[in-house]
Amino acid sequence: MTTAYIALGSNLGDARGQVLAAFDALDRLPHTRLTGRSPLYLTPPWGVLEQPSFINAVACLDTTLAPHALLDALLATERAAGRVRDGERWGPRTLDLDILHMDGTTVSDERLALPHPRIHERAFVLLPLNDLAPDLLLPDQGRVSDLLASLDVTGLERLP
Ligand code: PH2
Ligand code: MG
Ligand code: MG
Repeated sequence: MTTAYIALGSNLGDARGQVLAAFDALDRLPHTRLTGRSPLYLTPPWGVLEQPSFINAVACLDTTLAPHALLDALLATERAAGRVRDGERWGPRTLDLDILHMDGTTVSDERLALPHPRIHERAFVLLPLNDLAPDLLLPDQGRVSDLLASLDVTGLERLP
């Protein structure tokens, strides 16, 4: 059994509804159980600035799926939520599900990089991840709470 942290994001359509539905979809994945859900955050767009604000959250899973099988299941969940990939990097999306970290697993190939290499620069990931796992140590990046402390979180709003 592996503990996996998944970043959820949406900024098209009913973004909040998409993220809430995605938590349930994650709990229904084969060989997988949802064990934690962070609060939802309203976050300003990062990377490509000319797009709507995002709803972001993080989920914690127990899973026996291997990393690439989990990736395939997440991509299928994105498609089921109406995601169309038009090739625009960092553009708007109905649902984005990114694997952040799986217990001690390192992967680096053309489909997947684990741990996710850009967690340390993204407050929209670190803020909800810190709610679930402040002491998680990300190899080559650092401890979640320390990484968050070094970022500017103005403009990110925790939703009730
Ligand atoms: N995802 C991106 C690009 N920019 N900005 C915010 N605030 N939240 C996201 O989830 C996000 C983003 C690409 O995955
Ligand atoms: Mg993403
Ligand atoms: Mg993605």
